[in-house]
Amino acid sequence: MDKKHKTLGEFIIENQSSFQYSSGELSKLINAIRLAAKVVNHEVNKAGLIDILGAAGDTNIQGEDQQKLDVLANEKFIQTLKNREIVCGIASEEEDDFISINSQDEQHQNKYIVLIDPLDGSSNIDVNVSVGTIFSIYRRVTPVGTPVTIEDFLQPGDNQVAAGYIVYGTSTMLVYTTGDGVNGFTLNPAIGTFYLSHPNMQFPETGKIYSVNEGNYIHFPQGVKDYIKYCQQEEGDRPYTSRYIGSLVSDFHRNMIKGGIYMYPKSSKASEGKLRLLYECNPMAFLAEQANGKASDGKGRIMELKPTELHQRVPFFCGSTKMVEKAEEFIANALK
Ligand code: AHM
Ligand code: MG
Repeated sequence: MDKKHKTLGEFIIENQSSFQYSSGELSKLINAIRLAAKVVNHEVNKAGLIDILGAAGDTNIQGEDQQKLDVLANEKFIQTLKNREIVCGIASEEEDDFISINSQDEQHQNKYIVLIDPLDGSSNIDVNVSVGTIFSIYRRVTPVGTPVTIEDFLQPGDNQVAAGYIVYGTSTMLVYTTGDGVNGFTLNPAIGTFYLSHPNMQFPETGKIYSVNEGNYIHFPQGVKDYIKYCQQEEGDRPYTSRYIGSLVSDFHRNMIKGGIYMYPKSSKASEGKLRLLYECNPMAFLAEQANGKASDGKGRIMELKPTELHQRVPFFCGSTKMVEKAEEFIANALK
């Protein structure tokens, strides 16, 4: 078959055999995420019709309550994964606690857990700017067949089996890794099929884009301020271009294609920054490293951090290797 026209479904089946001892469970799980992504994509695309279809809190024509899109996305992903009996536990940025999925059926004693940010970039939802879904998959560490515990979720990012995102942008794309590079699939909305459009995605080693909320500049640590000034200096290939969408998925996606760095540092207002280690930073870090990039908390690798709580926040610097290393260098120098 012509590689250009390979569908995500075909790609998943072809790659299943490359996992040693694969039972097909992971393939089924990625298929379930693919399905939920299409459902959420449909809802996201309707968001502009909110005045016609009814705003959150209203009752629609069928007498159903309208929901906020992020709540809806959360429900769709959880429902899909639950219905297909494909995971033993789910943790979501939208839920206070993790969800344990117990199956009586021995055939459905699954070994994978999923962590998900169902709709990231929430401030962009109502203004027709790209948002995304981020997911992260681990093998449970407690015995199969018993209820999952917090231990299963508090694993370092290095233990991830797969991770990815869906970007609901000018087109909808699903980008994921199972530890063997990063591949991107674009949805053809007319027929509801994802096609392999971006095989083997790679961050350029360096780039000319920096993405950070500069409104917080005054509150940033000195090292980060110094790095931002470095990005703005006239020298060599600098000044760099500033691009900040405020949707991590979209900023990451652009930087991976064009070369750049995304930063959400800690600040005097938020001592650990804003982004969540488990739902946002670890999956993006896995993707970045698989695409030849880097992800750091300013001092070291994100994926080596041992999580202590589900909703833990962490400073985040991610993108082209040389740019992340430069930011780390400025941060280290400011602490001397
Ligand atoms: P969210 O999970 O509430 O949507 O927050 C995460 C988002 C990221 O996608 C984005 O990069 C960042 O928050 C923007 O935050 P800020 O508005 O503080 O710059
Ligand atoms: Mg989020």
